[in-house]
Amino acid sequence: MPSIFTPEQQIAYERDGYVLVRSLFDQEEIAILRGAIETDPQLQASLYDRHDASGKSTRMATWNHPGDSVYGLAARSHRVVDTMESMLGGEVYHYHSKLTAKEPLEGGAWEWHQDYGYWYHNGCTFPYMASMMLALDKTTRENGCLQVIRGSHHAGRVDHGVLPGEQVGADPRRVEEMLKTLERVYCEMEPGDGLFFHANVMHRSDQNRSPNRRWTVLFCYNAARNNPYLEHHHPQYTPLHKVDDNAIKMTGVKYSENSPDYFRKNFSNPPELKKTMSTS
Ligand SMILES: O=C(O)CCC(=O)C(=O)O
Repeated sequence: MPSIFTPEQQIAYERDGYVLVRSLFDQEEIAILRGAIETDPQLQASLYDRHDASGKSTRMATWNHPGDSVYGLAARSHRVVDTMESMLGGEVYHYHSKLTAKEPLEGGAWEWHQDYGYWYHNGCTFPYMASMMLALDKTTRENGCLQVIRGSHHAGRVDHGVLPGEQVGADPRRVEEMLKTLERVYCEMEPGDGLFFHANVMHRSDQNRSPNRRWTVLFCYNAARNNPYLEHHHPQYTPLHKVDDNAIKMTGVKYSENSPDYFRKNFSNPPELKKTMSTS
């Protein structure tokens, strides 16, 4: 199947590094996904906290292989995978997925970073990698929607290291320069909207200072021809079996496989990412 991007969106992707697709998943599908994520006992038991500089946290769950859960089916759906294949110029595989859950008045901030700022250190030679953020709740400036720097992927990979507050993020000097000429865009989304973005797009998000929950899931992909030369906490090339776009509705609420290895909690950053980044 072809990419779901229109020709204009394809041009926008190359120019801006991201495309926001409205109603990528409909409300019935979002209700199924949300229902499964809220009640999946294994997922709930695997949640961990990612703290920001002021101690607020995003609740997260991360899984490497999509499997047959409804979240796996969403990540394997033609509308997502075929679009990724057109963005990345060939076959892709599932690199991992994650829930990033910002609870009302509690959810933490994310500092500016590029995903390839981390993934480069996993032995991925080329930035033939991208993600799709799917909104499970309405995301707004007040509850910490994703912010992107439009066109920042053209800068290539920027060095990443430990920032004040312990989060690993991009060299702040580079980000400052980018923001002098490029636009910061607040990607406000309705439940079901999907944001496709290149792994070198600089992005961040604010704390959730509102009484409204902000849950999103991110599906991340790597090109099959970019198989990491290092073994690390995300998979080497593993064939991805695509499913029809109606698979979520046909399946209904279906949890993750009952395997102790399904969710990941332990990520060991390579030494390069443990260095403190100078902020002067
Ligand atoms: O959920 C968010 O606000 C940011 C997540 C993110 O940037 C990431 O997982 O790389």
